[in-house]
Amino acid sequence: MEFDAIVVGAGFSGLYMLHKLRDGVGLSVRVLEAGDGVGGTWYWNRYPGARCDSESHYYSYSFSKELEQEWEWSERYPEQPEIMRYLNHVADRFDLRRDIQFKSRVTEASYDEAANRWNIRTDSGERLTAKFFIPAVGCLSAANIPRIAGLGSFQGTWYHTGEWPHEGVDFTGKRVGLIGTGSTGIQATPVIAALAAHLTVFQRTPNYSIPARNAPLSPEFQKYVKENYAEIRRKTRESTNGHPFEIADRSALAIAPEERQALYEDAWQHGGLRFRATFKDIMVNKEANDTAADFIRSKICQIVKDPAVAAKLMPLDHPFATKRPPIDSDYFETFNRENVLLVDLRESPIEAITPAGVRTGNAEYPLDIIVFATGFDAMTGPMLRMDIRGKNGLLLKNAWAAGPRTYLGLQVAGFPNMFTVTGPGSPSVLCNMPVAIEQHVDWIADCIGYIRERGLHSIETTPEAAERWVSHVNDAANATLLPMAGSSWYLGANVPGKPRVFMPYAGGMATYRNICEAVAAKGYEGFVLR
Ligand code: N01
Repeated sequence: MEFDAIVVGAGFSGLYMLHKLRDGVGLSVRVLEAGDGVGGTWYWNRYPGARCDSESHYYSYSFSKELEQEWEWSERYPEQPEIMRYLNHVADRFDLRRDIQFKSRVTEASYDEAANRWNIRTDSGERLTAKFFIPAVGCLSAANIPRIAGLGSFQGTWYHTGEWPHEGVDFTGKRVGLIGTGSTGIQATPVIAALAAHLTVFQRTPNYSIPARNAPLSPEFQKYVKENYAEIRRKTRESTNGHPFEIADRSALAIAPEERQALYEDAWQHGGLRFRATFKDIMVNKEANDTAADFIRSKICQIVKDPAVAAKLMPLDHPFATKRPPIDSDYFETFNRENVLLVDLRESPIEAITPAGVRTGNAEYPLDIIVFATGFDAMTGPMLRMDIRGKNGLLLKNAWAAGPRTYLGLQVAGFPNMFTVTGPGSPSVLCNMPVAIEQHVDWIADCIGYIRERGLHSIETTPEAAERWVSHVNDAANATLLPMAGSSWYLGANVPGKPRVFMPYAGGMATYRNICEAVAAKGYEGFVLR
């Protein structure tokens, strides 16, 4: 089957890409989606407590004023089922389903230079071709299941949070072990603890977390949002991280300690990711960051009653927010429950999974269920799990052997007419995702429209432009404290053998947007159009 464009994935980015290319540019488009429904990341991540950490009114599409006005969000942070309802509504409202092929996982994609076509193959052996190939596969969709000896011998059941069974998991009366204390583990812990007979949390790295302060949205707030959407969207577009609040223009080091404490307290009570925006230097000055880290550690001490448990929960090895900062609902409070045990893997690492549970260096923990909240082979994993070949059979895996190399996180040299949505080298995961996605999709659709209007054949970034961009991405990261978290997935450090390269662009979404616009205005500078 032949199409103008093939898009991989029916999440936030794939759905909007389809709408733009089909209904905007007028292309024939096919979306190939591995799941049997829309939703992407949210389709797979159905674990207990799954909820977004950006607020609902701006974790949403801005491209349709009608959609904005007709959709009603119920809570400050949308829960996974509500996001799924929203994305299903979008798929129906814009009549997207007829061009989405579900249960179709792309296994291969190769560029035929003579024909200027991408040949795509799915897991059912089906073959499709298209001029444009757009993997919109998400940044966090390839589950990272650690290779722990003995997993196959476990007599209970185990799950990865990113591949959660659709029918759910019954924790009633069960002894559950949860491995991992990133955003996912921190969200799942209180919910599982309330459902299970007993929960053992296996923690390798203690994490900072800020209370989310989730709550139902009042009718007044819902009305305010609808009346002020234009302004809210303007702010999100012009901000560093795609949020409609500003980073305060004051230094954490230039005010009296009592005043600083009061501002942190205020931000803690308000809750959410804007805690990080309390001072302008939290992400760039270690001393300023220390003030935030100390504040959060003092809160952990206050909340957790057992001082020995509180000590284990203290994040000490990385500055605050240099790993993606989680937000939570009663995470630290959960360690005051009688049915919850914290196991510090730094004291005694996991040695094996046994038929009965998890064995560390100094104890064995009998379990009925193991939950792996161990994250993802982020950003490059979803791309590299497909066999993608560009010109002359160049394998993407080889092109990225030393880490991902892209121009603007949009294109890879040697892979003409292939566009990545929120790929490595773009702000992506450092931004509220729908904001980053809409900018990418709009840019790609405009670019393809430009190519069509001029009857052009192909677009491909030059290796020089990609090299310059990679070096700029490194500089942008090094201007912040972000690289100081040595074990972060931003660096690929959570997957054994993965090259350590800081993958997202840390220069800020607003700056990035301006760069992309300037590139297009100069006739796609850094790209060769044929
Ligand atoms: O994954 P993570 P995640 N033995 O990689 C531990 C987004 N998200 O799924 O830090 C023992 O952050 C690992 O330990 P360490 C968000 O962008 C958003 O939680 O490597 N432990 C770590 O504690 C987020 O950042 C939302 O030492 C092992 C944990 O597993 C991203 O998804 C909600 C281990 C993995 O943490 C990923 O979050 C959820 C091993 N072998 C997620 N291997 C919201 O919107 C790994 N770990 C709210």
